[in-house]
Amino acid sequence: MNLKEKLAEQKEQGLAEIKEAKDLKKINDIRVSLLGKKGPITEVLRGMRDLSAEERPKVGQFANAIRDELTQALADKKDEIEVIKMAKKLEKETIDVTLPGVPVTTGNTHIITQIIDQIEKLFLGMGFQVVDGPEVEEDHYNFEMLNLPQDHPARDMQDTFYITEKILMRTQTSPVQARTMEKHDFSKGPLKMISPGKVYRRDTDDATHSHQFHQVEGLVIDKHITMADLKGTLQLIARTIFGEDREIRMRPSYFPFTEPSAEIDVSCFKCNGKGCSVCKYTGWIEVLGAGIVHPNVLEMAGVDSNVYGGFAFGLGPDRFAMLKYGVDDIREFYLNDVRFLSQFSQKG
Ligand code: 2U9
Repeated sequence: MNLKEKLAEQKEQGLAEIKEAKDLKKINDIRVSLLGKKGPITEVLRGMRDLSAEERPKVGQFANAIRDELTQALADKKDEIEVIKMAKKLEKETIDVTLPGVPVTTGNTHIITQIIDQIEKLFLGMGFQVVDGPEVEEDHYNFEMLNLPQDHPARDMQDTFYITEKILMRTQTSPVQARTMEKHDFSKGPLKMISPGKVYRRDTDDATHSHQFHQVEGLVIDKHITMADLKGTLQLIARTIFGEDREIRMRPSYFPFTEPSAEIDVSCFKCNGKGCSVCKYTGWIEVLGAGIVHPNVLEMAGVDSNVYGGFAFGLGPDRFAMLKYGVDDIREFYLNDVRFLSQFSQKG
């Protein structure tokens, strides 16, 4: 077989292999084996040394033409495979725009935060300030300034986590009010504030007790404040959280920081006051404590109790949430179980 015949045979074999190729790897393998340094075409071209000067250019031309033809065939096949590959990919990736989207999970605000947010919104709308304060507090602000001196029996009502003899975890958010009242410049106008936040008590946790829970306390100090101002404010809270139709009633009570003091019941939102298991068949549910600020508390903060008076109230957002949503164990709020917490999603 002369060189030309050898080349022609390589070409036919190469073209047949290219035709059968199914993927890009195979194409590359064929290219390397046919046209590479160790391939038959290169080998044939190397053998041209032994040809006569007359034959050499003819065989050379022939060999080049075959190399070009094979190169072109490889390129064509490569394009063909790529087109098929793309067509298959497109077929698989067809987008059905009518399919429902994938929902984005966004989580929701904690239910206690939702209750606090609602109360804050109500009071901000009435020109109150929302004030934060330290959770690790001085005995002075947590107790003394609130008319609870050392060894006062009412301190027993609030079992306390002490850090040192004079530093403690606040048992109420009242120290924030005491601090704010002490700093307030009454020549610039009345003090109207609420203080929401975490409080701590040395309780054994059970269904109705948690060593850490929440409070929102409110305080208004001005001239000519009466129980009527207090009652109107409390009624707004009750209606904001428990519904427009709610009524409230006040019963005499005792707190060291207020005199007179009252416990406030809201008409049962479940049975509308007729009597049911939620209100223990009384028609009323206890939700708030409040009163007229004790003169001692005003004086200790440097406020003249002959000129100024005020009202204060306290509520527990945890208790509000338990009542409103029928949660029978306060610990649910603090276990961070998303199955529980996501039930209070506002997304509806
Ligand atoms: C200052 C003066 C008076 C805050 C008040 C209550 C009544 C009250 C409890 C309700 C349920 C706390 O969440 S609870 O456990 N609170 O009943 N709190 S009056 O009185 C103040 C506060 C600050 C300077």
